[in-house]
Amino acid sequence: MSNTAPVTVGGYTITSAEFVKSAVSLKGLPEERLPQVAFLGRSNVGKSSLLNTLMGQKKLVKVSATPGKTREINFFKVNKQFFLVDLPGVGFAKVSNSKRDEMGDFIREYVEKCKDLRGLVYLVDIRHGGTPIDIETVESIRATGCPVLVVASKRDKVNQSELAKNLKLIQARLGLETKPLCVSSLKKTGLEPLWQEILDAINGKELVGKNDGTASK
Ligand SMILES: Nc1nc2c(ncn2[C@@H]2O[C@H](COP(=O)(O)OP(=O)(O)OP(=O)(O)O)[C@@H](O)[C@H]2O)c(=O)[nH]1
Ligand SMILES: [Mg+2]
Repeated sequence: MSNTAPVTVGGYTITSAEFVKSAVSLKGLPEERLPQVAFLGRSNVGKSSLLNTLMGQKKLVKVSATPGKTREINFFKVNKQFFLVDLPGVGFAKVSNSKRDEMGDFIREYVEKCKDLRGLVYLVDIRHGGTPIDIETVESIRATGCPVLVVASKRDKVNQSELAKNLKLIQARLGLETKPLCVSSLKKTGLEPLWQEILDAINGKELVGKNDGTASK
């Protein structure tokens, strides 16, 4: 599956976007060595929708209103140059504890061991302003040394004053140096600065993580 006509999203032109494979263990990672940027966040936060929107796709990545839709690590190759990676949702309460831990371990293993991973985009629902699960997960990613860029999702769900309040909350709770970017996959807003960050990370500039506040702690 890939798009046929070039499409420009957030100033970046996508000429091809293909689903490459799903992995349920590290053995399943793509053999092709290309840089990767992965998307993480709580279940239902909008990771898969954002990937579709960024790649100018409608159905390439499976989306569902039921939390826990994405259970495996899915790899999408963009412009034959890099992978965008859709990770399972964290803190998905409706699976058994052992299953949830397993998913947690798999994500941690991937983050620690995948040499091609240049950074993680961690999505936080703008309405929730950063939950304890978000704080815990971002801290454990930082502990692995992987650069993480926190981005607020579902911008269209809040008004201007909620937006301002919750961006500040996310910044404070997740210890960011600057307010997070905020995107809406539905309205296709906020995509340009996000593509910039992703491309910088892909190009080895290690700019994903520039709003990471670990240095100021
Ligand atoms: N209003 C609005 N809804 C959104 C947006 N992004 C995603 N959604 C909706 O949120 C729900 C979950 O979206 P997904 O993209 O499947 O979320 P996910 O983070 O991949 O979820 P899991 O795979 O379960 O971890 C779906 O009903 C989407 O249509 C957005 O920007 N605005
Ligand atoms: Mg998903």
